[in-house]
Amino acid sequence: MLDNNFKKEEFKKSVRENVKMLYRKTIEEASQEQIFQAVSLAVKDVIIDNWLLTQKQYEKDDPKIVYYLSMEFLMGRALGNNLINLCAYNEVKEALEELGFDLNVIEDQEPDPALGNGGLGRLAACFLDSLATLGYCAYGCGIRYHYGLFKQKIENGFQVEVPDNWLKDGYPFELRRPEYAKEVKFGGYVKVVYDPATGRNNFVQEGYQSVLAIPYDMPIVGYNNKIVNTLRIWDAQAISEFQLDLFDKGDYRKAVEQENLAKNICDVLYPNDNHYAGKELRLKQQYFFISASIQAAIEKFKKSHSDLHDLPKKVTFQLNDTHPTMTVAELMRILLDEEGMTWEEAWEITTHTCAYTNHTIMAEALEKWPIELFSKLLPRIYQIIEEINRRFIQEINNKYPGNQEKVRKMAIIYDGQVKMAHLAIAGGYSVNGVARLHTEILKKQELKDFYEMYPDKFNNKTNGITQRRFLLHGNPLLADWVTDHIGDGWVTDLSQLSKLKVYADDKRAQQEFMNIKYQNKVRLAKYILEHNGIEVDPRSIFDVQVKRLHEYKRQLMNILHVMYLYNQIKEHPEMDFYPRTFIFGAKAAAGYVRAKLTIKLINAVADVVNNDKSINGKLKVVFIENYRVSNAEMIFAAADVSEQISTASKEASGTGNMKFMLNGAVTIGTMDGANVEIVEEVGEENAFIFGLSSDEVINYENHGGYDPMQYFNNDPDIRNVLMQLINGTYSNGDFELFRDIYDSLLNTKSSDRADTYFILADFKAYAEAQKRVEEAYKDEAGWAKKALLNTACSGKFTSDRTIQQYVDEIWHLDKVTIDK
Ligand code: CRA
Repeated sequence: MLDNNFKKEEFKKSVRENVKMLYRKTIEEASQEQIFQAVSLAVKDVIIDNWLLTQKQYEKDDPKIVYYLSMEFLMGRALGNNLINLCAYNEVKEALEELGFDLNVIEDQEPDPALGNGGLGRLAACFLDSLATLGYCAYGCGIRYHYGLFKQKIENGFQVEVPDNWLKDGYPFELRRPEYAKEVKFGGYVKVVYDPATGRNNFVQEGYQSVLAIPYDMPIVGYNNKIVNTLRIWDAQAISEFQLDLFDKGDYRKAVEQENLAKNICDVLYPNDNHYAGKELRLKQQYFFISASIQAAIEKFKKSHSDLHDLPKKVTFQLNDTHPTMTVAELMRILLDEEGMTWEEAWEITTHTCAYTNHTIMAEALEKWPIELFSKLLPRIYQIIEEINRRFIQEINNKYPGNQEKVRKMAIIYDGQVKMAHLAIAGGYSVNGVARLHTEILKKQELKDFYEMYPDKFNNKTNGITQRRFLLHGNPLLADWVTDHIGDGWVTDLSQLSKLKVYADDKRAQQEFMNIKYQNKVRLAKYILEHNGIEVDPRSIFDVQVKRLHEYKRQLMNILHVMYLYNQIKEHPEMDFYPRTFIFGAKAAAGYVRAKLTIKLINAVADVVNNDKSINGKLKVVFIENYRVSNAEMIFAAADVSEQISTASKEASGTGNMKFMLNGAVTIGTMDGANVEIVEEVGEENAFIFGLSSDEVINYENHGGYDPMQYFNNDPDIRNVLMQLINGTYSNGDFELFRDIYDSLLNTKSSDRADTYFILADFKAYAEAQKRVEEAYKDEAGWAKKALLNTACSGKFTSDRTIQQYVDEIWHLDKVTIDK
């Protein structure tokens, strides 16, 4: 019996009480949503006891703290996950059954807190889970967006964005903490005041507008260890509500302005993945949550420590990409202006407290703020960055005397722009990439000059995922099977999955493994029938690509290949063809026109293929609407084939690839991101690798690209498929609908380079790899072995391993256990 605070009868009583108190209803009268709220409150009650215990322990032990600063936390639903980590899932399931409810249905009432776009935000969520489970003192710091990532509806094949009002019924797992509110200042000007007492100039921001940052805390429950950490997300509130005296002084205009400023800061998450939009409101969001978080962290530090020079021994600020890079300047501001330190002292502390993770080499994702915008909104912060830049350029000049080229490439402020990545590298003690290949590309290409200057700052931390959510919760059948075979140690030590390798050739194990996969496919088929009205055969190969829609991820190559297969089947009806279901799920950023058109193309192909009786259901195409964390868990569990087909060098790591692998899907992919390490773990014979290497791609790019026309001219299969984009085959005779996609592949005029992502160059290699997939799948035992080995070899990709590496090599945190 696992150690938890759940007593079934007490729990049932508490649910009844909660329904009564919240809704003045009996259990029988309550709706499922109301039961969800009541159950969540009962669970929260247990969590809060542990939350208090954890806080006490931290006060006693005074461990080093990591603040994981991130614009995004893609948490997904909390109820099921909390029950899993409290080891109370089965008890609560039974308790609810006795009350006449199905826990799965109750879980489905919870809105997915979608405060993130994709991989970067979900990584942050997995990291928080691992930090709590491993017993490290960590705070997530972010923004309480009132609207998370939009919900996706598909209408007539097109994506339509619907606002995600996740707070509308109240979110039971958050706790408002107004007593810890912080003031954040925008605009105005900086006044220099000479202080004769110290002989120093003091810098005072005046004429500014203020916003009050109110923290909301969410519990992060560690697995079976009583530790509960905190995700603190900040909401904005007008300060005038607190300081009514402003009105008395007649400063009505300022009060109204502050009111307006506060109103929209936390309205909505920007829906771009891997893309920088340069909006003023986004800059406001960044400074808002950073200023509040850093102020709170310093205040907390000072409560139990007397000397701020010790900050680096007790605190690390980890910057999740450049979005929180304001941290460097804000910390400097506090140390200089509020603590009265010298520049040298403040810089010494800052550069030993901040650390930066780079998540992409995509040029369009690099944050570069125009200095007019920046200096107007954040005058003091801008001033500090100017001084950081002045000294940094001096350092470059000392190291490379007379080398203007170096200054041009590395300066923090250049060409009228503030370059956030340069600030993050200069202002921190660690720079890490998120997969081995990605880190190598940073060192050799993107950040070459910085690597040359600070080789010791650079390190790799290959991403990981939490098995608690993506196997234990998402795939209970497989989780039980694994536990039956090797015990349950894998839940907190995923490397133990390697013990499954001895079953790779065991007929019975293979059959059980594939039978579980089949049942998960049946579960997904049911979901697809309910949501898409499409009937799919769970015996067909489930070939899945779910991730954000982006050209570099090449969903287009996948659907072009489906078009190619369809042509083959039509031309050779007698051909031996193993039935296949191609499943897509992807949100496109609201303003990303070509990505949205690709969604339309996928749905258009689905319409034609799924309704063609002549192919006897050999091919099905499904676009799953509103792909998100909750349906992802079910989709990974049901996949046979994992599509990881990005243009080599472009996907920094990928994390979906790891979730598929853990669930026994076999990868078809390029040697990109973490795929490289996946193949290293599972063996090339248990994956289907194809296409250009990252070196080849980079080499083409450095020499002006390549010529896709040659493929069009020389390969009739490719030509056929491309012509179908503009001859109405998938658009009821409309030649223009998909012309932009056609042009993007062939016409240099429509984009700076035709086929920027090498789709035609890799197409045939991809088709050939897909052929190998089909052949391999026909061999039942052979496939079962591959699938089983993927699970067995996925141990490396737990976020527990990633976090332990961050702890050992960057953060140096102390492990905490709750005294019994
Ligand atoms: N879009 C990368 O593209 C990576 C995640 C998490 C991304 C993924 O390959 O797995 O980060 N980059 O490290 C990003 O957001 C701003 O850059 C992503 O999610």
